[in-house]
Amino acid sequence: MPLRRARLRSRPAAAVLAGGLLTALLVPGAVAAEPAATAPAAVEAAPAARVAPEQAPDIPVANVQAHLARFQSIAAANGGNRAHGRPGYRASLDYVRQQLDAAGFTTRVQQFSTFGSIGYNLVADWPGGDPNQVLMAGAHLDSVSSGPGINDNGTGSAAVLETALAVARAGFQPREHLRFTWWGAEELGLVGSRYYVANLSSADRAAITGYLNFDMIGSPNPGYFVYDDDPQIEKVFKDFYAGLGVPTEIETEGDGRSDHAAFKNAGVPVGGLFTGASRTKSAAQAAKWGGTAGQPFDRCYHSSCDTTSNVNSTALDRNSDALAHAVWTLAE
Ligand code: DTR
Ligand code: CA
Ligand code: ZN
Ligand code: ZN
Repeated sequence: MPLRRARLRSRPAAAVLAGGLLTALLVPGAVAAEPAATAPAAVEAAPAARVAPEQAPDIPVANVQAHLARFQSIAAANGGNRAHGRPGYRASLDYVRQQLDAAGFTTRVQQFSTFGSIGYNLVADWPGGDPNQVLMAGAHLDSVSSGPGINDNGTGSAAVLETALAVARAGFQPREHLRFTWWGAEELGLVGSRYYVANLSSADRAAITGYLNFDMIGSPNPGYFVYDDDPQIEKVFKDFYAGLGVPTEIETEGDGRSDHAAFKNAGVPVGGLFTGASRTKSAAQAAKWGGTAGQPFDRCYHSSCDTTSNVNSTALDRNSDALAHAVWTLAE
């Protein structure tokens, strides 16, 4: 379901053969030359109907939690945090990149400088898809300096990573090109994502059909908030949660407060999910979502107690599955 009106494509058809996903590009008209006279006339291969898995796979929350445990260990081995300019950030990026390289992604690290230190964005492209229609999903990978930043934003980083790995496991080959990103220095003012957008060529910027942002998606006293920036993206997430029978609310705490802001300001359709930060859960919200009224959604927001114990596994699981659903749905 492309986010914008589908352009007329003259792309070669891709075929999915039974017994798995074996993608062979059949280029109409490109038939091996046959010797004249004796051989039957060459028959142009009819483009096979392109098939992609209809449903996103379930994202195993245990896998997402394993990434969180690695982020926790990395922070413990590097001064207790994963902040911009500190060794724990680069170690976190190296971990994510290693997973993606092993799974067949094309990865690159984009450097920038801010607050006197070098910062890094990680950009991972899944080979295939229309380079002129790029669906992006991202999360900031940095923590604040006061702690390991597991909910904020290990949860978003881990869920985006595990969804990317699920794409590789499935051999998913959607119409659109898939790009997954992890941003540096979000906590210092959305620096990495702003740098990325500012340095896009106009063609590369125009190719982005949507950017999905995941920043705090496992809060311990969770709410289920959906960004309301782009109606089509919003509907994909709301329909997913309706299917679970989980009510959602529009995210109102963060307009401009996370990495989707730079994309939105550049005219890219954006969306995302959020489980809440320092605001207090109301009685009405507790009645529909469970948890504790009168307490913050995340009492460890930007604190040293934002550890692997500061994550609600149900919220993390649901949001990871919602992320995958949105990627599978919007990329087609
Ligand atoms: N800026 C995020 C936390 C945050 C606060 N409100 C929202 C709304 C939507 C996404 C994220 C947030 C941070 O501290 O990283
Ligand atoms: Ca799941
Ligand atoms: Zn955050
Ligand atoms: Zn934060």
